[in-house]
This record gives sequence, structure tokens and C-alpha cells, in this order.
Amino acid sequence: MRVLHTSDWHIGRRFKGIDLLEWQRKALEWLIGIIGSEQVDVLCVAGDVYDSPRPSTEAVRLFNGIFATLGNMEVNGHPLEIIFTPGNHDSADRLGTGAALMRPNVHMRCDIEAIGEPVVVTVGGEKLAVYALPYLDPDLSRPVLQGMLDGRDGPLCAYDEQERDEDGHVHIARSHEGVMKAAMQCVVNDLAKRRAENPALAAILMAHAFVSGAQPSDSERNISVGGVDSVPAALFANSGLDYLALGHLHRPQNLTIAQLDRSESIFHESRTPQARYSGSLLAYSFSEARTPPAVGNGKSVVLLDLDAARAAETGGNAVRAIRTLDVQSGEPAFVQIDGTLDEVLGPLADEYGEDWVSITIRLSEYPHGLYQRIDAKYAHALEKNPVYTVRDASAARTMADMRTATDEMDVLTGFVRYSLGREARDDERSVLAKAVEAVRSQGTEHAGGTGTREQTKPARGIAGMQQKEGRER
Ligand SMILES: [Mn+2]
Repeated sequence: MRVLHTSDWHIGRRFKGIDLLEWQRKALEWLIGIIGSEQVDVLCVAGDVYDSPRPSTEAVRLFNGIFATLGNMEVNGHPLEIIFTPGNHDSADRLGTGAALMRPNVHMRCDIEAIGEPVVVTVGGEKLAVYALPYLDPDLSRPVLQGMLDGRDGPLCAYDEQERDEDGHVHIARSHEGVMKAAMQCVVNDLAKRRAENPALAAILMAHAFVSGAQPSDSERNISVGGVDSVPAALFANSGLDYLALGHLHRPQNLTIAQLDRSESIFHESRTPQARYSGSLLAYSFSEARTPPAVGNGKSVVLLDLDAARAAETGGNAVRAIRTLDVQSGEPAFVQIDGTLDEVLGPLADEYGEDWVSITIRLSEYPHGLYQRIDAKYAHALEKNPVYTVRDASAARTMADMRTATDEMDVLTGFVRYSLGREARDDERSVLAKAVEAVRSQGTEHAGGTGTREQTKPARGIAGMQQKEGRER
């Protein structure tokens, strides 16, 4: 049986003001082609289908079109089985809209209550159980999971003997680890029962989480709770699962889950899963730039070949082969450039002038028309970060001291000294003085031209404060 694992499509995401929808469309059309040519039996999408809980009309239109094609695909004479779960960017309710009306081969798994119940796929006599966890927000999912572990008539899905308090409750910590551990109780409990009946059952867990040991990028949304954003990899050891289809982190990467001694692990099944982050569909931050730069930014999907019958015989893992395929999105190469002005405008521009670039320019002076000169050399200079090298280290400490500064000119000349490492020249001082004067006279005009500076209209926040004080008085 062949499974394709992908995640983090983020349909509708923009990058530095650029609408990425056309590249996303290209990537998803490529995906449809691959499912056909590689004869994929099962498609797993592990969260962050949309970039937003309230996707735009255009984003919904793109997804619906792709979704309709996928839902109608036939591979090897059977319909393509499709399993989606929501990520931390999706709204589970919106993504799950219409789930009940869908075709039997389309599975939108958005309910926490259903995590202990896999989608079971049968292809040519082979059976695969896919457990699909939606993104588990510690605060939102904890009460639901608590109910599932306690159960009204005894525990519904707790694995093994759990430590329970006097009232029989399993304590779930308010953390990603706490809720993932609770969810895994349900998954492993159900899987152990099914394996007892059918040893030749392959099992995959789809999860949207940050598993420690993996490498994040700049384009995932922070999910830390109590300062912790990850779950330990050891939670998945000896769980009986064959593969973890992970979503959330945008870099495609392998993750090693070490098999543990029975005494050290929470679960005691014979198999420990292989695990991968498929990575996002496109690059969504400069931190995902490849070296050397590459169109498509090295994003990929995972192809998984399973052989559950052989695994049952040998007692090993059902994953026979794992391959990755580069996403053909045509997304321009992301490049991070760092150099002096001469380098940036010279050799680097010749090489990366057509790419999507983030440029750090090392400067000792502010050159005239800096941004225009860069834009003339680069078609897509999406980030420009001038960095001033202060030549005299002591100058860095002479940034205007607000306690001793007596007027605006003190502050401004202090800033010039700080950023350029020298005193302002006379012509610069006169420009600054004129600017200060202009602001002062504007203030007087706003106050009706007759008032003093103290009577000028205050900023909104200050105005509100004064009003409040007035009422209190
Ligand atoms: Mn994501």
C-alpha cells in the first residue's frame, strides 16, 4: 500500500505582500498528477490546510477545486482515500463543514472525541489504520480528553494501568506534552486491541505538533504554553505505530524516535514508529531558503510504502520504503544576501537579481537613494536591512541620553552620532533644525494658531487618559 504524506499547505498565505495563491495552485495540481503517476492509495494531510481560520473566498475556491478533483480520483480501481486533519491555523469547525455529507473515501477528522477511532483503509487485502489527531490546543482539548480518559462508566480509552487520584481521575498536565500523552493513551489502547485481532495491521498517526529534536523555521506560529512549545519524542516510543505523519514544522525532515526499555516508556508495544515532517507546500519565510538557492525551495512530500503482512511475520515495522519528492511549485528561489554596498550592488546582484531576496547591507554611511539603487538591481528585493557599522566603539555609548538631553536637537544629533559614528555636519544640522521647526509650527497651527505648545492636541492615548482622570475627579 502506498501513502502520500503532506501538510502545511497554508492556502491563502501571503509573503511580504505577495499573493502566493498561484504557486499554491501549481503545487497542488502537481500533487494531483503525482498521486496518479505514483499510484498513491492513501493521501494524508496533517494540518494547516488553510492559513487562516477565516480563509478568503479565493483560498476557499482553490481548495474546493483541488478537493473535488482529489475526491473523484480512482487509483488501482479504487477511490483515493483522503484524510485531512486541522492544524493550529485552521478552524476545525470550518474545515469540517460538510464532513458528514462527504463521500465515503473522504475523511475530515476534526473531532477530538474521535481520535481513538482510526480511519481503516483496505486495499488489495492489506489493512491500514490511520489515527488522525487534529491540532490539540492544551486549553481547549484538555477537558475533552479528561472526559475520554475518565469515562462515565469507567475509562473509555486509557492504556494500561494509569496513575489515578482518589476519585479515579487521570491527571492531564496543562501542556502540549500533557494533552498529547492523553491522546496517545486513546490511540495506543485502540491499536493494541486491533493488533491482537489482526497482527497484519499497519498503523499511522497523523499529528500536528512540535516534537522536540526537530528544527523549526520562522514561518510557524508560536504555540508555546507555559513557555513550552514541544512534546518529547519519547511519547511515541513503543506505541505500536509504524509511522508518524507529522505536520506543523515547515522544514521537511526526518525525526528519530528511539526505541526505549520497557521500564522507561509509557507504552509497551513491540513497534516504534518512523517519523517525518513532510514540511510545508511552499517556503513561507526567508529562514527556509536553500543553499544553493533553488526554485521551489526544496519543499517536498513523502511517499511511504507499507508491507504490513511482512511486518506481522517478522515483528518489525511495516514501513518498507520512504521517499521524498520535490514539490514542483515554481515558487521563486528565496535567497538571503549579506554584504557591503559594493558587493550587494555588484556581484551579488548579477547572481541573485531575479530571485526573491532578503538583503543585509553593511554600511558606514547612509548613501543617497539606497533603496532605489537596490531596487534598480534586484527585481524582488523583498527585505532590505541596512546595518551600520559604528567605527568608533565608544560612539555607540553616546546615543542621546534622555536624562541629559535638553531639546530635540540633542536627541537627533545623538542619533546621528550613534548610527554613523561621527558628529553631524553643519548641513545635516540645518536639515534637522528645519524639521524640528516644522513640527513645532505644525503643532501650533493645529491648536488654532494662537496657543502655546502645551495646548496642542494630545495623541489619542493621552487624551483618553485625561478623560478618565476627569471622570474620576
Ligand atoms: Mn503550519
